[in-house]
Amino acid sequence: MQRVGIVAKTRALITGITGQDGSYLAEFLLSQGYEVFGMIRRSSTVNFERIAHIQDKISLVTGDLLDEVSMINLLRQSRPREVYNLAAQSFVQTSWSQPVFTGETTALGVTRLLDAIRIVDPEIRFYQASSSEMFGRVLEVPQTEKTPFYPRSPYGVAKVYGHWITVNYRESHGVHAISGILFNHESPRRGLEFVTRKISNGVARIKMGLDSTLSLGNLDAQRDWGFAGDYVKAMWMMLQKDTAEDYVIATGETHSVREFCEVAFSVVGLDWKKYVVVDEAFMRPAEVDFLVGDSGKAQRALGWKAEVEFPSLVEMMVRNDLECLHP
Ligand code: NAP
Ligand code: F7E
Repeated sequence: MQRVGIVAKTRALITGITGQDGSYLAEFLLSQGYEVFGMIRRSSTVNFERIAHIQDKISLVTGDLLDEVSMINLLRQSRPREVYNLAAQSFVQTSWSQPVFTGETTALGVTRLLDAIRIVDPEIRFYQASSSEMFGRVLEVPQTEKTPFYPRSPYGVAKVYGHWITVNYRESHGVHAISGILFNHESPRRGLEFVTRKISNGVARIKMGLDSTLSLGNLDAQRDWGFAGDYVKAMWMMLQKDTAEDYVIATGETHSVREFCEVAFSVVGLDWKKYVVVDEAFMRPAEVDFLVGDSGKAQRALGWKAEVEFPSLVEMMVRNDLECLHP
């Protein structure tokens, strides 16, 4: 008689599952056969737009980075093998008006979660969402895993703390904890306040006759922009390695906000110069002028490479926003 065995699925917990990256990572892990748990925090309205299409395939558990006991409980409940810490106050501009809150969430939140892991199950593999904002006023071009940090915002400072506490729990408690230093990554699911989505949405609204101008801040800032769908795969690949190490994830190309505007408006046959106005309100107290990453280590050790190129990314975002306004 043939015996039919039940193979238990690997369990993963994602904090920040309602965010851009959380939704792409959940989709990716489901495609890899994982059982996916997502941590959500209490809010007065439901904000599941990004995960609505997979909600019946994942389990949502309540918790908050500000509350360590809530995370101990949800780790006991979900018993994951892998934890991806994507939750954060992630908008740089807001970090100047709410520096303490940003620190509590984006910095100390990491310690709370690492501590909860140490208490519940120190064998859990942990991924921390580190950021190219840690490089800030860059001390080396391109930026690698060895480039010193010089953060320029309370957000960047908080991420440096999160990065080093992850390294520290690896070195002092033996937790399999890694940091992915990810450069900017965008998608049609990007929040509307970030510059790329603000532009793609603005272009669509102007094309549809809903707006006549688009107000932006520093057009000279340069970023290494990739596609979020590519970047979540790198997170998973890092956690599959038996040695816990940190990796830079980037495209290796940099473009200015001005260039983003130029390409985005050209998708709908418009000249950006006629619509974009510079508004001081969107300038930052301290700017990160230029970022470009070298993901050579990830390419060699993980076999990871960015797939979506800059013009395709911009076009994908503009077309999606047009569709949203005129389905
Ligand atoms: P996002 O869209 O802003 O999502 C942030 C997520 O964090 C949301 O699900 C949010 O929940 C959750 N969250 C915020 N505060 C929380 C708290 N106190 N407790 C529990 N959950 C909380 O960010 P993202 O672009 O997906 O980025 C994911 C992570 O990567 C973040 O840590 C970000 O800082 C980092 N990162 C992003 C980039 C990038 O270019 N996207 C680059 C490098 C690093 P609500 O929906 O309830 O607000
Ligand atoms: O700004 C300039 C702005 O807010 C990009 C987060 O995911 O990536 C993101 O942080 C640049 C800056 O992203 C506007 O001054 C001009 O130089 O889209 P952003 P960010 O600050 O790079 C990193 C890697 C993260 O980790 C963060 O979580 O664009 N800019 N005009 C503007 N920016 C915004 N938001 N709005 C403007 O009107």
